[in-house]
Amino acid sequence: MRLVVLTGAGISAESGVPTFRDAGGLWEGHRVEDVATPEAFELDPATVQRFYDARRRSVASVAPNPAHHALARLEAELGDELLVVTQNIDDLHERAGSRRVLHMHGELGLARCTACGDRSPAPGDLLDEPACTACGERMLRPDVVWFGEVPYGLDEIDAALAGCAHFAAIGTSGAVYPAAGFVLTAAALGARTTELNLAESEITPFFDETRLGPASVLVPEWVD
Ligand code: BV8
Repeated sequence: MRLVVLTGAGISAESGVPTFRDAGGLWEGHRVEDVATPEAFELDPATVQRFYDARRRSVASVAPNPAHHALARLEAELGDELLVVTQNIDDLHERAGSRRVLHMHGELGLARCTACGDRSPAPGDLLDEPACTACGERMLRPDVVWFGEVPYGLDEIDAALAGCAHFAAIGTSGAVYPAAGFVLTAAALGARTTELNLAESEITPFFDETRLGPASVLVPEWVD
């Protein structure tokens, strides 16, 4: 693996997808603790379902930006030598043409059945309690990783970091673990590390190089 790229909400910001922390820690007017934890879902499932249904609808109406397209071009060039790990739950990488994307925090477009565990495309607003296509139960939740839940793909990510020559992080505040620690793992194993961000982040000190600017400008420059 030559290159592992970690992306965060900042790569989708110029597509019009609000980031989590740039809006003062509010997502669509909600505190993260009120909507992105299993406890929140237990306590008030309707609010959580409405929050994700609204984000699913709004992401359908935005488009990938030049940063997403540049990473898709890079994949066409590097193939299996590139792994994109995203914290984002939107599908903008895929809509820009990337095929190898690991959604460590899950995907807005997927629903997970809390009865049988099936993960399938969300059949519309989950607030309407649609039936699971696998078992028929009406117990679907967003297939996203909430705070306190174990991210997807950690073994694959660790293996990729162990062998990569270069690790880059794009548009992430470095506030959420274990993603924020990937740069330290990569650096300890000898990788070169690069950060592309609009502003310095909590993990800027850990990178060999930090380039500041909007992703839609920085990423094409960096890729091409
Ligand atoms: C877990 C999905 C146990 C839902 C999200 C230490 C070690 C391990 C865990 C912890 C730890 N300390 C605390 C924890 C627990 C916790 C955590 O990290 N808490 C934080 C608040 C301290 N972590 C967890 O609970 C994780 N699970 O630890 O399980 C475990 C771990 C390992 C092995 C076994 C067991 C699960 C966390 C997942 C939470 N779910 N999202 C949803 O999306 O609704 S996290 C959420 O924050 C989003 O995914 C978001 O993407 C992510 C991180 O934020 P960023 O992507 O960085 O976005 P942010 O808004 O913060 O920043 C925007 C950035 O973009 C900024 O830097 C800005 O400058 C930049 N930017 C803006 N515009 C642009 C730009 N850059 C370029 N161009 C622009 N135009």
